[in-house]
Amino acid sequence: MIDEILGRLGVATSAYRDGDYVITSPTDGGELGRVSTESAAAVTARIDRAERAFAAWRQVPAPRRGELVRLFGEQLRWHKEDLGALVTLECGKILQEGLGEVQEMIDICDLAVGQSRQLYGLTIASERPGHHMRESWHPLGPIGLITAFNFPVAPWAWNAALALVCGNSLLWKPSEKTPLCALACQALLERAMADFGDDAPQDLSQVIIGEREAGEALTDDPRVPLISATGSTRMGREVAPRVAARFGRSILELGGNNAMILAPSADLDMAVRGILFSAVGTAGQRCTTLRRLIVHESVRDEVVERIKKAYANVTIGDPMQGNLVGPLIDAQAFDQMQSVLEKARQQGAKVFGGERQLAETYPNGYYVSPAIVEVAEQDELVRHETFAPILYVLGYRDFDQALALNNDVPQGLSSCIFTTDVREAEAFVSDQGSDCGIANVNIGPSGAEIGGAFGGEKETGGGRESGSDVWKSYMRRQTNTVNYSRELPLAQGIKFD
Ligand code: UN1
Repeated sequence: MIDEILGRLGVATSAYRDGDYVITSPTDGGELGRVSTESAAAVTARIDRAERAFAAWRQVPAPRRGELVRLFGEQLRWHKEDLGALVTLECGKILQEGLGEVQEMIDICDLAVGQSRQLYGLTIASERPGHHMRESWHPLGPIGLITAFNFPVAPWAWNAALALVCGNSLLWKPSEKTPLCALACQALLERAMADFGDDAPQDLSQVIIGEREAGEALTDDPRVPLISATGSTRMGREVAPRVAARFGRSILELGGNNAMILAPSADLDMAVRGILFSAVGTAGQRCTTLRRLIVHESVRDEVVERIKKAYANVTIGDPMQGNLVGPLIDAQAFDQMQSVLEKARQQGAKVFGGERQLAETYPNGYYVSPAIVEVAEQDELVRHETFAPILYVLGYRDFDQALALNNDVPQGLSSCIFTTDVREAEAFVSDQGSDCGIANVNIGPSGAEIGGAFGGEKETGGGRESGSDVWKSYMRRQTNTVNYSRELPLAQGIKFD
């Protein structure tokens, strides 16, 4: 099946058969392909080519650059089924979510096409007669993109679509676990470039498949002015200082430890549905996954019972076959989950679920039932992000206590409240409310649309991707003061003669 899919997506067989780095399917541990990994020297040579491509691409007018992204969006529409299936095969999320990820790519392409005609700056009043000031936005350079296994295509597209219309070239280092998705996106973009015509320079977009050495060659090169990286906080701690050491810019989208405050006035039917999708979807492997339920003591027992019932009906299995939960990415993810659950038990928490499933059918696929862990307090275990379907449940008595719990973790990506009390809802999204980059009301913490800026505070890294005015991150701002008079007055009234 993988050969037909990759064939239709335009990936050459040699690109995924002839290498020595084995890509396995999380579904059953079977081999999906073998790719070649690159050395640091190969990455440096790619950066040379990306610089040349940038020099040509920045001269193409922005609305015309938008046309390339429009054509890429067309390719994605035509190949949504195949690319969605490839996402499912390679990272194990269920097909509905694989398709959703491709839809997220299409959506950002649409946004970027419109943006390509709106890359405008300001005109600013000058204090000097016969002068005007303005702000211009110029292309930045080759952009380095590092992405994670759990969203192998959409976060690349959020960055790539905007970076392209802003006049930049691209260097993409995907997760070592999901390079086939990257090869497929690259092949579709190359088709769009062929349809676009001669003014799309060669090497406008390149994929770097490699391990640590390749990543370091990308992050350390001063010719790459911006590194946008999605992944764990641990990865961010390594990447951010390297980029900062050469005064490069970074956009970091790192770990989340997302909470829901469930107030006594909430519509519980809606809340339970919200919990189910956000805690269990993508087998708990979204950066926006619901990890902490902060529930009012008056409804706590009822809610926990209802979640347990909902969990009991969740179908777990082959992500291509209409189940709700697919496998974890690999054995290591499974081991981490088990060791966290074991620690929780030792600390006296009540653990429900979390066992391995389907081990006989898939000895090399790591399926688990989602876990609910009732804890007495928000200790170190709860404050840590475990990339697996573990939902911690904490009780609260008053709203301020719930809000304090929401904020008292090192991460600051997403958060939400379920309430019908307008005061609580508004307080939650106010300056004294949630400290996260995303704060929702009566919606779970995951599944954001592309129109808003996506990202978070504290150990989440502070970066923003996707909609709103994020396009500015892929451009350099220039302030221009132009004197059209015959005098040369100085600012601040300084006399210098
Ligand atoms: C991620 O898990 O890295 O809001 C991204 C969401 C998705 C993006 C998740 N739109 O859950």
